[in-house]
Amino acid sequence: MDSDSVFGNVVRAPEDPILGVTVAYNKDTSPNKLNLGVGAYRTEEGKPLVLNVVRRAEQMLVNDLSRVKEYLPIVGLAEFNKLSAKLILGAESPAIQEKRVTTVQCLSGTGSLRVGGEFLSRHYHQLTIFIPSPTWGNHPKVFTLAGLSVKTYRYYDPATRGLDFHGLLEDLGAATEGSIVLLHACAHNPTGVDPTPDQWEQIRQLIRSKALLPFFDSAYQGFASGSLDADAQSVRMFVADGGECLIAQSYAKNMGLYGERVGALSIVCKTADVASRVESQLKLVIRPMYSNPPIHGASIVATILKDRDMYNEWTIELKAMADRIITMRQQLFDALSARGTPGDWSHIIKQIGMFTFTGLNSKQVAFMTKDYHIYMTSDGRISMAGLSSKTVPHLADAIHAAVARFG
Ligand code: KET
Repeated sequence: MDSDSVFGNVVRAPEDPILGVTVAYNKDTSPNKLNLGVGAYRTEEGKPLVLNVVRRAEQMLVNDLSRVKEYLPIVGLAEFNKLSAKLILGAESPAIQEKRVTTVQCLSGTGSLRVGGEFLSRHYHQLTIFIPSPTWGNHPKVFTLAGLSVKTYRYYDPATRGLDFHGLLEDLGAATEGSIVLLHACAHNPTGVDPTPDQWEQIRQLIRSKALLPFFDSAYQGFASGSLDADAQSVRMFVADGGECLIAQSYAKNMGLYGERVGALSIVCKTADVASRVESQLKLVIRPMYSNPPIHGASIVATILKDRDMYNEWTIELKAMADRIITMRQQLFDALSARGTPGDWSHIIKQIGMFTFTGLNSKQVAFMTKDYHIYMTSDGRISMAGLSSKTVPHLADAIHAAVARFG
């Protein structure tokens, strides 16, 4: 009997809107099933990919018998932190040289966002964070649980399937001074729409003029353009002006280290002294949460980033992933054109990064899942990285039928 349990009154929670898609997919027995839900890269054969350079790094680590399993410091692997800051801010970054940046290893992008949120809720004077509408579904939950109050700013205009730049400027312009602003460094999830460099510059000016605090989520560095440097430009623009900001980095996508949970939180401060005090407080956030981070994933990243050869090999493999996604965009667009599917589908080739924000509504998505065994989030986002030349026709058929049925 339920009532015998002290947990008898616990109500069943819904599945996660993104990770729950995989749960549903796993239960489907159809041989044609296709998971375009979670943003996870697949090969042309539909298989998960471990990068060659990652395998190489792991071999080196295994063969190095001087390596032990001692605890890392609370802030993680020092070498990894240094190299991560360099990767996002640039090798020549004055902020790094002036020791104004503190970087702590965290549990991938999510953990970095959470630690940053917890730090802000304890030590920053403004507890409101503005996140784009729409945004990655976990953002509001992470920041609310960290103790921040979440508001949204306009970002995407469904009518143009582009950036609502006017709305963005209006909403950030109306934000209380000092508010925190969450920005996707590149490859905005779920829309695939990024500001142009010129628009970034205007956003920067507005943010600085109102003393808003930028918090960058960088989960896709290298996945937007194929270039690690180009994809870091938005962040570097904000650091070049000497102002302060936070950056959450993830190696889940760009190094394919999803389950290793490796990421970093950097806080760029005005002076080295502030940065070191900030770091001392980050340790107080981390220690009671998970004590210190895991060693393996960070060691893989450090091994690759510090070796010129391996770094180069990584950039080539990363570019190949980005290029394959771009090819999938073209193939899906061509397939819909060939079918004469009603509507303008050019956004499929215009959008950037891992996802296409198709514009399909939840009814159409449900139909595609039921009749075609294609799994995606109910907001119509599809992971282009989960698609292959073999599965494009199936997806195009499904979209075509969904538009015909519920157009
Ligand atoms: N930020 C963004 C924008 C993001 O899309 C993700 C993951 C993360 C952070 C966190 O990733 P982590 O694995 O903690 O480094 N997004 C994909 C996976 C997920 O939802 O967990 C997704 O949107 O499918």
